[in-house]
Amino acid sequence: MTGPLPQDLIQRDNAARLAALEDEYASLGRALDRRGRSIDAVKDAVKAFAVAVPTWGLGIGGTRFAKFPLPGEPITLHDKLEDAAVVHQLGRSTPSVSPHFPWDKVADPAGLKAEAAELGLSFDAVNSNTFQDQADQSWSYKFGSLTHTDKGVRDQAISHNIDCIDLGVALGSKAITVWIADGSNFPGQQNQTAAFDRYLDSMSQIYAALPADWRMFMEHKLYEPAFYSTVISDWGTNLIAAQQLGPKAKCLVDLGHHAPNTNIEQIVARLARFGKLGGFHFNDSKYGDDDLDTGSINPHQLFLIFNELVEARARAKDDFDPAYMIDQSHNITDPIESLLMSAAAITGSYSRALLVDREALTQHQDGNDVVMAFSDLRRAYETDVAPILAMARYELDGAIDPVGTYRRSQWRSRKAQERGRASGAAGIV
Ligand code: LRH
Ligand code: MN
Repeated sequence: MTGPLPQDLIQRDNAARLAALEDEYASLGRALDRRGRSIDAVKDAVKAFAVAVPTWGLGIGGTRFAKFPLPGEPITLHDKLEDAAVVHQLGRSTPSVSPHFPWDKVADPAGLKAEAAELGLSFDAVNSNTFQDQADQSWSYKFGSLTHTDKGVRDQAISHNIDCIDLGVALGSKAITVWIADGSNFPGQQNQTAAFDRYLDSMSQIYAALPADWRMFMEHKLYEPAFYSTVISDWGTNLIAAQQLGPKAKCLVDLGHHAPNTNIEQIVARLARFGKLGGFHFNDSKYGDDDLDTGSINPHQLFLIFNELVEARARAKDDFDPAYMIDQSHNITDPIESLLMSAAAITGSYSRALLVDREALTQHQDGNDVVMAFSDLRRAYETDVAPILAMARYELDGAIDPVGTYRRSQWRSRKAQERGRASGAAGIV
């Protein structure tokens, strides 16, 4: 295993923790055996699981109020790839990076692909950006992009998305994620139906430019930056659009893009049932699109989402392969530590979902034995799967204690000597 950190540091740290891990793993294994669950089967599933990290999540994020730079945070895309490689070297579940254009635009995408491969990384879905005006842009996106009333603006946005696809092809990506901020702040400002029809027309032109083996993920969002109506505001609108556009068009579920207390696991079940679940942007939130660390506020919801994913995979006739990506804004923590914890929260939820006794659950559901059906889920949720996650990392030459080993590497303080200082300008990146 190569990576930016000295591998012997990880090995030394692991050596001091291995005996305890083996004891905890064996004891959990015996307990799961008694429940008819195979700990090794879950460990192998975790070892095969991968979630992508966002380039924009490797730097410090901010809000409209302020951003507080972290000495040693990545400045260039190359710094970000290096830090992403540290996350994967320690956690062993984030082998790919999701880029955002034009934030990550480079003159030599083939060179970037090779550089990433050197670091043990590949590129996941590319993200287009028609929610900000670039200096060299002819038309402003102030009143929208793919749904703008002016064809010139729509064409500009369509060609930007097609440029992103071309860049993605050069990077080895297999999908584009399209999130647009289009919407309105005043009742009457926008014709709701005409705006959606313009969206379908613009997206059909982007769809036509997709390579045969690509997918297009459309990301719905309830509000922000539009505060009265958003053109692609919810899963229903998104599903209709995906069904209208064709088999390559799928819906992407960003956990923070729903009203508080929305039953997101039910949305996941619906989209999966009709073959339109394209993937996820994992994060957590209490109020709005807070982009907090995955599983930090509502870990039970994350478990229930993976419970539906395991169910959907068992039910799926053809390939069920949602794209898993993290989309967070790290405003006050070291992004590497947050990404390591978030990856563990995600693989942890997946592990617990795999521990559900589905036979018993189906029997209790069919028999309307409410308490036992609820207990079948709760028992899995309350299982401490930390030994499974640590053993999976250990067997993949990762760290048994990733955040601890990261801190002992002094990576951030060393990078603070090498890297310049990031700007403190407010905003998400
Ligand atoms: C919009 C969003 C989208 C990205 C952006 C960085 O809120 O979730 O996925 O383009 O964040
Ligand atoms: Mn998102």
